[in-house]
Amino acid sequence: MQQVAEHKGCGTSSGSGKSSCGSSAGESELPPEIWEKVKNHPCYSEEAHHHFARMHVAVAPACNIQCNYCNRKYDCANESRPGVVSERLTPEQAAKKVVAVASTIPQMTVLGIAGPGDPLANPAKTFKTFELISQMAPDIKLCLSTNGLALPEHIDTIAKYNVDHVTITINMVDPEVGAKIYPWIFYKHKRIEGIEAARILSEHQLRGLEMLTERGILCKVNSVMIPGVNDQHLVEVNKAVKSRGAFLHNIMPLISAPEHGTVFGLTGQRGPSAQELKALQDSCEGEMNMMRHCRQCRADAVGLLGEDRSAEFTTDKIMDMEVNYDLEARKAYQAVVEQERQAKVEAKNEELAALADETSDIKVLAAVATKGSGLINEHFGHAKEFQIYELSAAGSKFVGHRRVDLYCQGGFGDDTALETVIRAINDCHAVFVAKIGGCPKNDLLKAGIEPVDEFAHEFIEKSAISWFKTYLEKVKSGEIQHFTRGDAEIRQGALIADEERKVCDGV
Ligand code: CLF
Ligand code: SF4
Repeated sequence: MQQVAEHKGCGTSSGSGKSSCGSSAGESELPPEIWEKVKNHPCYSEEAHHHFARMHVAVAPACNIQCNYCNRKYDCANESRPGVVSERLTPEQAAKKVVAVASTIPQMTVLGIAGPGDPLANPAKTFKTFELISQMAPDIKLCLSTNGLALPEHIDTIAKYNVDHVTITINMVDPEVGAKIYPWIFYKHKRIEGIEAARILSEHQLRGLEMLTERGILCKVNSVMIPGVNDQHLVEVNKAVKSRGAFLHNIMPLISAPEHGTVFGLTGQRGPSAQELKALQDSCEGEMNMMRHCRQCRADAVGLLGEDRSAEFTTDKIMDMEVNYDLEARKAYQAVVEQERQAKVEAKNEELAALADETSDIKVLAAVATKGSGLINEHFGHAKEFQIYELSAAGSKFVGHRRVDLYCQGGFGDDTALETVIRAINDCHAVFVAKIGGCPKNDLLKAGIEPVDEFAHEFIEKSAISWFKTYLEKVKSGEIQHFTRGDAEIRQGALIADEERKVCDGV
């Protein structure tokens, strides 16, 4: 197992009251200045994450606190998967990488610094990187993710470099809860432990959030859900960050396994189930919407949120690349994406109109195999994750995603993988795919999950609403009986780039 650098992370706030960007708010539901900031940001807009990509550069190795879910020898557990090797970059290497990726992936619109330590514990490297990128690729949005300890002292610099999006990881507002998550912080040249450490950290996080929102910088708050430690308490955290202007709240499941070597991993602290996570997200959803599409990505992730193309852009490869940064070509590509997005919204609204008189209170979950663009365009056997939509008389709503093992092993299906897929989507009534073979189809049906391939390569939400309409009609006619399904498992960790990494990380 190779060892890596330290941390990573992300968060934000705005102060504009209701903010649906983490769910599905569109242009008509947000103030124009907010829409401009979120429309191409895959983390701040659920809708954008089907079309636009982000990348991280790992320029910030040091951290100023210790979290019980993090092992400094590996990538950060907040935003990246523990146990996966990262390359540390200099600001100059990072800038070259950003330009190389942006030239290859025109839908890459956001550059985030999220570790592998804390960006603000490495301010010189972090801000030098932002400075270089804003000169070389001025159309790319800059994003920062921090634990918040050093945030108040860097607000002016964040504003100076036009960092529009800041994420703060806030897991508690009660220092007694915090002492169970953070054994120590390093502050004013001293190591401080216990409740006092958590008190200082919380005070800095909340003050930093207020200072950012006062400046109009969009803020997201990330929280790690740790059952039995802060799960109930996160409702209080939600209220505290909402009242301070946070734009979006992202409650993520704890990543914890003994092989990661973290305190929580070694003490057997479990993460939440899929339904525990959804129930907490639902209970917090109100004036401030919840982010449900986070992939807890690595500190060097590249690509759409549901993929990782970082292996294409290692330092060796990018240093050899001939890079031609064509701003006009990027704009043209993004204009086409915008047209596709509009077509998708129109199709959804059309289908939604057919549910206008529907009064049923039935809600079901459906899993979708997709490669992006808001389409059902992935084969069942090739899916590395399924997106989860909740269907009701109100329409379709994205509520999460589930990582799975690949079923198709090049010519044959892996039965063990199929079992993990079924456990991962066990709370769903249907799974929408572009194509599926006879064997998995039968096993899904036996498990009570309907495989649906009649909407191959069509828009996800329009198709899901159409299927749901038929489902309700069948229930009303007595052809089928509606029932509630069970819970599902969350598979730990973020997507990884290739098989080689699977071996390296040893998990
Ligand atoms: Fe990166 Fe974070 Fe910016 Fe996004 S990630 S710094 S806001 S550009 Fe996004 Fe990754 Fe989730 Fe973070 S999916 S872990 S929320
Ligand atoms: Fe690890 Fe926590 Fe530091 Fe992130 S903030 S690098 S999770 S110790």
